[in-house]
Amino acid sequence: MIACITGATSGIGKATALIFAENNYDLIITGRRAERLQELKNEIINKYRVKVVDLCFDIRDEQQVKNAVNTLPGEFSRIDVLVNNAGLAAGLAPIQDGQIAHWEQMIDTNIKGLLYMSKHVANIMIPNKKGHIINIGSVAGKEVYANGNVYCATKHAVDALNKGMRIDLLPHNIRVSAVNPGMVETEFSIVRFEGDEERAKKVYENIVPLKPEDIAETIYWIASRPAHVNINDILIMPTIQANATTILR
Ligand code: NDP
Ligand code: 8X3
Repeated sequence: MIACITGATSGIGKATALIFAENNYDLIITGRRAERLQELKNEIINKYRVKVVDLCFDIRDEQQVKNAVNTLPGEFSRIDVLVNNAGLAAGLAPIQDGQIAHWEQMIDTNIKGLLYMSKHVANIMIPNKKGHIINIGSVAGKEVYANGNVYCATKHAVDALNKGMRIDLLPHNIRVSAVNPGMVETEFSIVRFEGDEERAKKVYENIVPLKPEDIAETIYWIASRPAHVNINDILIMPTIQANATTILR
């Protein structure tokens, strides 16, 4: 079995790559940071003895996505599972103060990048008459919170695309699932606050957030259901978080 995991250089994507490798999947791992991809590839090969292809590209660039997917080595050109994980939040500001560059980065990565990957990988899965696309959404795709405007909109788009893809790919025996996490401690907040580690740390202060491994286990569980079972949608929260804004500190 072959799994392709986008955004495997950090957080949820990295933990997902490790759990699939542990379960004997060969892997395609992607991200923009070549050194981290290489380190993860070495770690996985040494530990789990599976095959790994690392693809370094920016998911916002459709040509790069197409080239990466269409030039996979022969034995990797059958993808069983695609985990659409690469994504980010940039900034946290009221709409009138939002930075256009942040909006474009989130829309281009979280929506358009996910679309490019889904289209090109679905076209590999369709002739095989099977496959599974697992989309990483968010609680921010189910609710909106103050200053989350555009990030929440991109994750609402992922929610809609998850439902739409499930319909469109139904005749091709391709399963489509979404995992929507609440707060997970990764590099997410460091990226959101543009490297301000102190501010990022405060997000998880005095709470027990989810760990990337909690989400990775859920993703693997979804992928490992029997072929006749599709998990459409999961919302998974830390116990201290009831919804997007109600958090016990
Ligand atoms: P991290 O910042 O730790 O990881 C994000 C990953 O996305 C990195 O591997 C990064 O790789 C990749 N990525 C970002 N932009 C691009 C791009 N343009 N091209 C290719 N890869 C890209 O965050 P998380 O692990 O937390 O985030 C993973 C997913 O989970 C995201 O979709 C996020 O929205 C979602 N999520 C996170 C939650 C949280 O609380 N952490 C909660 C709910 C959902 P690189 O920089 O090397 O390109
Ligand atoms: C990431 C979680 O609550 O910051 O999607 O939107 S949140």
